Amino acid sequence: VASKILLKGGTVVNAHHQEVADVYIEDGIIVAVQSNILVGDGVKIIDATGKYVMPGGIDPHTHLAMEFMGTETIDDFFSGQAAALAGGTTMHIDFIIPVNGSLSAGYEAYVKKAKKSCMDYGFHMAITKWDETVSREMEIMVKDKGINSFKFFMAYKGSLMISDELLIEGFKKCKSLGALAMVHAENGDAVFEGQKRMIELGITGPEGHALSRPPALEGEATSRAIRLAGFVNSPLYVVHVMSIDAMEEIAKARKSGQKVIGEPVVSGLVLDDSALWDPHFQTAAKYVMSPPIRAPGHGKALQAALSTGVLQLVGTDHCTFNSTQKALGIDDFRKIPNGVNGLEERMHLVWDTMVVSGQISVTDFVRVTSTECARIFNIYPRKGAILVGSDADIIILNPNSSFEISSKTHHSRTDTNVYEGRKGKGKVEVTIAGGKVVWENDELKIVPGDGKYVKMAPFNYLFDGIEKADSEYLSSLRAPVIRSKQTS
Ligand code: DUC
Ligand code: ZN
Ligand code: ZN
Ligand code: ZN
Repeated sequence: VASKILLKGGTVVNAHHQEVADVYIEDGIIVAVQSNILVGDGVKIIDATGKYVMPGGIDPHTHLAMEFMGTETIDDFFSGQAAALAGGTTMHIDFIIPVNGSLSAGYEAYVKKAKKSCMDYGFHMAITKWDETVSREMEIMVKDKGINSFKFFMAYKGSLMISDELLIEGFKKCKSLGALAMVHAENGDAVFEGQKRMIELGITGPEGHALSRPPALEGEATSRAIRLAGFVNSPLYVVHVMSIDAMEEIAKARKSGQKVIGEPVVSGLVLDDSALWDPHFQTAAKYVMSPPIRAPGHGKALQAALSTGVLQLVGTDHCTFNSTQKALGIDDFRKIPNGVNGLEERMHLVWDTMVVSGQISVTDFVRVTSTECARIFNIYPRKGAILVGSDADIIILNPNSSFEISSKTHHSRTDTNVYEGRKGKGKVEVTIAGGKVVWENDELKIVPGDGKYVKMAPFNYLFDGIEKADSEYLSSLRAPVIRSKQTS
């Protein structure tokens, strides 16, 4: 494997700038970006003329080897990452699920799961209950373990969901640590009621999943999370924004100056819910994820929000189950494991849907698939940029070639693909991860253990000005009234 690589003559794209240049890589690091770089022997030269040379994708939202809904996702850190690399994504951030509420046990479990990694990865951590121990452990995660983001579930009543009181506690704790609070925003109590209602009505199939948790419940929880984060002046990251309802809450908050980040996922951008009404259970069940994929119209609106900056970066929520696992819910949609694929498809689908259609520029593509994620989670410019000194995580995309998606050729272990049969323009022809060519000529060359854990430090740009805002708030409080003990 060549440790010296020269990418010749491509259009090098960063989030704010593009120009024709060569890129020279040595030992996993970008050491030069300029025109006409001359090299000696022993350098692998790749001609990128007429193609885009861009930072590898960073997926802010994945679930690999996750135990969930009575089973475990079929993609682990190796197969999920193989899929990612074949599709031009060179880093992902996965959600650690605590073990019996213990953050450190969860962390240790995920360190083991991630040992077979063939590309770089980072961790967020889910908070599924709240007490003094959890609060103390959060500190350890931030200070020693390289985790700077925590996700709270407002849904999954009875298992992962936490109350508003604890949500506020969690937001405050995150803020005090310089960590970013994230939410899965759906009203879990209302979802629970909606599910019961569907079963009572005799709607037990996958369509019941969509009907039981409509956009209003996502909008309500998104609004609530935003207002509670505002109440304690904490930045907030809303994962998988799936509906107009949720998006509009984010738009409103951002307009008022609140630090809210909205993450659409590929499935929400490009799919609609019609397949959930397919008469074949499997055809419908493969689309079951939460929040649900919405009715036609929501996706287009989310695309527009991404193009205008109301939403900032695209994830996948890659969380795959095969047909046998999906069949756990054959008699009751509540038991269908929630999740869809996307790690391998994200870059191509965002390119085709957003860039080829003219909704965003090529530089914006880099921003929403890579750079913004790196900035938010504080790993820029090591990641998310083609700059001297950055990690050599790079893709070459040929805008004149095309892609076609199928479970027959994809690298995920799932036997289905929610994007089956989709074709589009633009193809990731080369992926370089950690300075090695891992995808070329439609072939993967990956080694378990090559992937590195990327520690993420607290206090990103979202925290700028927070202390000042807090002190202004305190000084704005009207003086308390001094009352005498008299009662009349
Ligand atoms: N939604 C999913 O579809 N899968 C994993 C967890 C989640 O919130
Ligand atoms: Zn320049
Ligand atoms: Zn979620
Ligand atoms: Zn998720």
